[in-house]
Amino acid sequence: MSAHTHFIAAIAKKPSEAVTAGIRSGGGQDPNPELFARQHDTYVRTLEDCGLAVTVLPADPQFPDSVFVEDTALCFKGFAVMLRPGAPSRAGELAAISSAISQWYDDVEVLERGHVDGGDVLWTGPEVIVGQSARTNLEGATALVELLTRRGLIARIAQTPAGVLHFKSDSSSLDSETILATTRVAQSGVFDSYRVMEVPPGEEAAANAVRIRDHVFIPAGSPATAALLSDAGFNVVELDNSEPALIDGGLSCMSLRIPEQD
Ligand code: CIR
Repeated sequence: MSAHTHFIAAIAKKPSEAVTAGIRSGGGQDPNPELFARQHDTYVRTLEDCGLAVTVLPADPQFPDSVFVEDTALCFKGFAVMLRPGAPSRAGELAAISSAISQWYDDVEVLERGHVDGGDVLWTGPEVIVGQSARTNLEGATALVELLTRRGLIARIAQTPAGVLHFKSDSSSLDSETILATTRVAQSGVFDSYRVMEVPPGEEAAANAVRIRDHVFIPAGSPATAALLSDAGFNVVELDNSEPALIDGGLSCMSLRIPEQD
């Protein structure tokens, strides 16, 4: 199994009561904090059931979006990268994550300029794709590609579709050759060197899936995607994600997954 799916641990952070103030694009209803916390507990337990050691950081009501730890850092084999998220209200989330990352990594790089949200960074196994978006600007994407190239990885910049929060809102790596994606991102040609499984229309949110060892987590309520993945031989785990989704959070956003280190 490739390092990019063979995770040994994860970092997560409890949601606080302040999730009701989380950033959202549509201006829709607030999440229910109690239900959010229950869905988060199930998510963490499911990661543990897959064999991962999960560090769960305490909630921090100062930062309503801090439950979405994925946007703050990247975890590779041998090194991690602290990012510079694009939303000004999220910059203060890094301190807590940085100290959790240092429990796992001696070698931590820091993105030097621009802005990159981890949600825009897709590690497919053979390469890392950095989506330019409303959060990830060209300066940050360029700095990240330079950093990753210096570290021996293959990396390139792509476009997150207009109106989509993050590149990984619309795509996930299922294995080193296979991508799960929405039609709108697949049609851009960005995944032409991969086998692409397109999520059926109406189930776009399921394109933000997470492959964890032998399992693929998808949001509950995506029956056609569940069938597509099961038929292809993947072990599907459906998780209720109604409350994170109200503030644009998918399943990948709520953990920083740490691959096997050697
Ligand atoms: C935000 O807008 O930053 C949060 N409300 C949602 C972040 C979701 N993160 C992700 O897709 N990686």
